[in-house]
Amino acid sequence: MRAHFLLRRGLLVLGLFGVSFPATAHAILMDGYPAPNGTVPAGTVAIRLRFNSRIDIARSQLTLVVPGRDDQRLQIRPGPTPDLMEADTIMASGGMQLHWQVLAIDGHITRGVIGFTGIAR
Ligand SMILES: [Cu+2]
Repeated sequence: MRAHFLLRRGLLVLGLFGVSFPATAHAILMDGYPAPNGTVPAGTVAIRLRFNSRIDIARSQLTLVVPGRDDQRLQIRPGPTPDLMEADTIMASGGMQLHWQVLAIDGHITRGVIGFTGIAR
């Protein structure tokens, strides 16, 4: 009975490691500009997204999604450190989204959406 309990507990611990270890290796968005639910002045905006790990810029994507317009795939470039993704684009006013997709050095792809608002200046 006790051995059974210990075995189950051991498997549970293994299970937790199995779930948490790969998750820490994936690229997770830490912060950036535009910030989620933030605002940017309409016009040319320097986008910068920071992740928790090195990212492979050549195999990552950033797309600007504006309601009523075609999706715009942005030209991305590495930032000063390997955990940064940068791009410049011209923002309209109104609500829009950045869709990011990133390949981390562990070979896993993560993606997410940042919703924000362009404010006319
Ligand atoms: Cu991973």
